[in-house]
Amino acid sequence: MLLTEVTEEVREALDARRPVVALESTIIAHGLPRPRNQEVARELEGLVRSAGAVPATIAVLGGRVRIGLDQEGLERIAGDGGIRKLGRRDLAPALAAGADGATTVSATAFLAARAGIEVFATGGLGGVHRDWAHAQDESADLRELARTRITVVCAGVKSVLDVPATLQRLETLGVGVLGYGTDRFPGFYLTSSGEPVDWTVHSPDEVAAVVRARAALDGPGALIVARPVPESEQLDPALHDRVLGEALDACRERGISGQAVTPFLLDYLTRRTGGASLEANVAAVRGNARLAALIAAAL
Ligand code: PSU
Ligand code: MN
Repeated sequence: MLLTEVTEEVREALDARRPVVALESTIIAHGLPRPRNQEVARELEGLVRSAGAVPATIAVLGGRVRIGLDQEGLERIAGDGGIRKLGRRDLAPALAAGADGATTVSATAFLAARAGIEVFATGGLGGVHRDWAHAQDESADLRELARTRITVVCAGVKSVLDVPATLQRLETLGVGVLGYGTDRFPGFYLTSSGEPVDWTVHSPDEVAAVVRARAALDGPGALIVARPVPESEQLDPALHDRVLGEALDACRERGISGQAVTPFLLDYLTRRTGGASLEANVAAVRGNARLAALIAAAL
């Protein structure tokens, strides 16, 4: 597509069938506080490289899809507080307007798959929110993953969500879920959400075998590799539960809705846990980026 720019490094790696890992930009622009976000963005790219793959951070800059960002691109995503959050449905208007925007899981998965990238790493997926019965707030991530063929490495879904309902929706949508080294679905900031997962794998090669079997079946949809943050790096569960309760109350009281909900809750947790939730989030994404690179190499 005319409106897509793939960096030379990513293009060459894809052409030569060398491992490439897509990284999203909303986590950088809206999920992590400035200026730490820029440091983390660079660090994630470095982790992917040292695990033997080429990182492709995805965003929209100046109305063009960018697959792989240079230093200036990363700074634009990380530095501008006003940058827009783009789900897949927002891509066309953003391109037409010549806008800058950070891509969520739904937009990143869509763009990565179009570019021929098979593996994608993030922190926690979006999902069904806790007051779903009232607000009908369900992240567009889920439906996009139901139709996009990509392997997503994450620490489960964000714990601010209704995790059992989100797992149920993933089942309904036919999205595969593998627990990486665990039979419990991870809890994003927490090692475990307490919910079971049906399938457990223990190595990048085992994930690659599932990916190949899925390709042979030629069915639609993503494969989620849910890797728990190690217990030594998780947020204290009691602190998590207490502050999350306050965050959900604050969100309701202030009438926050739509795209603003997730960034509000993550930011609230970061501030009220004295940065501990941020460290758990960063630890999760680091591990996911590394694992994604190993899976891409195994493929
Ligand atoms: N993972 C993180 N932090 C984040 C996100 C993921 O560790 O901020 C972002 C992803 O871009 C995901 C989005 O798609 O949060 C979900 O937003 P919403 O609930 O509005 O769909
Ligand atoms: Mn939402």
